Amino acid sequence: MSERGFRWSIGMADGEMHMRRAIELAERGRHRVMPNPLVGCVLVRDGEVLAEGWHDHIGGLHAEQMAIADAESKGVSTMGATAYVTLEPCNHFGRTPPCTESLLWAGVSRVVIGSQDPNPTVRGGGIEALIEGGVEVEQGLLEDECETQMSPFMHWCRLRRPLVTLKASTDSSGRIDYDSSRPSERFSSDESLEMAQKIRADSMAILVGVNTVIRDDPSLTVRGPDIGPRNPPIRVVVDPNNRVPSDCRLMTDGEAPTLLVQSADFDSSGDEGNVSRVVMPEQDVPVYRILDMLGDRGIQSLLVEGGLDTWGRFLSEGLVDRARICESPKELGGNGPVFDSSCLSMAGLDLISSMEASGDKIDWWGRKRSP
Ligand code: AOF
Ligand code: ZN
Repeated sequence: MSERGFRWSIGMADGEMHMRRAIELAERGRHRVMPNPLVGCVLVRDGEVLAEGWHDHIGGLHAEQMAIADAESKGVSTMGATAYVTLEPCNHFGRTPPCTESLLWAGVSRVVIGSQDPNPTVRGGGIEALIEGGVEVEQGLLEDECETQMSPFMHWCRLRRPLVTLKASTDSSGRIDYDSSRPSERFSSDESLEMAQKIRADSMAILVGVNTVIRDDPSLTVRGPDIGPRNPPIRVVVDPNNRVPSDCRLMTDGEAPTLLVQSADFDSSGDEGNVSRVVMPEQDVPVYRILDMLGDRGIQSLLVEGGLDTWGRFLSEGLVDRARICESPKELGGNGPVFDSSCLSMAGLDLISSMEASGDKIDWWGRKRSP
């Protein structure tokens, strides 16, 4: 290999390393920045890392600005530095001033971007502004990894619908706890229940069918991980015929907003302040209509928690993007229905990974890339 080629490959490896670090830093904002994406930034000069930043919470500094502030606080000059940033820097005044201006002001001479920002107020404008300012720009380093990390944001910007995650728990024979003649049981391990709470914390809305509410009276709140200063996920109930019990937790606890999806105008005079209703024209509400309605409300990520009928509707309309199936080694017995994972393949999903959580087997299914 020529000396030149050798240097080039070293340079690539370094670049990747810095972008990987930026992705790692971005994780620090998880559960806290919604509806903004997770973004990380590393400032480097002559191979030396000068400063680091990430978007930490909604309303907080953007990643680039935090990195520049980090350098300032250490008294380190950023002149001639390269910024590795997982998302195209913004070029608009939002909750913060434009990152493009901060980077120019800081004298950064090169910006390496993971993914372009599909937000219509940015989309390419950040890159253009940097180039106009004399900055060298490269784009697409570890793009897949960066996009995967901010997939709900990417999905919503492109389709104006939430990214849909289906969550189901089964016993060792694939049986789900859905025997209406007896109360539901906790059969997953504490570890997998804890992980399930993290998935809730990562969602802007959680959806169930009305039968699940009638049977389990769930609270659908996030217990455990700190979800930061952002709002709790809204609780969506598909309830075409207004069968939701007026004294259930979702209607009375005030812990988070509850949205009932119904098919006619029912009397809502007894509703608590946290309850709202949306009326759909169809009796059999198509899933795409629910997703469009949630997308219009800015919901980027939806967790579908059940039950069987609701999962079936989402899968048969091909509108599930990811699924998390937790299989317990316990045997529920009885003759409840079985969740057959072949329905996931039929809905266009592939098994992405499997892991173990205190005896439970957790399978993640997904699309290789969101549409
Ligand atoms: C960046 N760096 O760290 C993030 C960006 O309301 P604001 O001001 O917080 O802006 C939110 C938008 O800015 C968000 O929708 C996305 O397009 C972009 N996010 N941009 O340069 C960051 N988090
Ligand atoms: Zn910004």
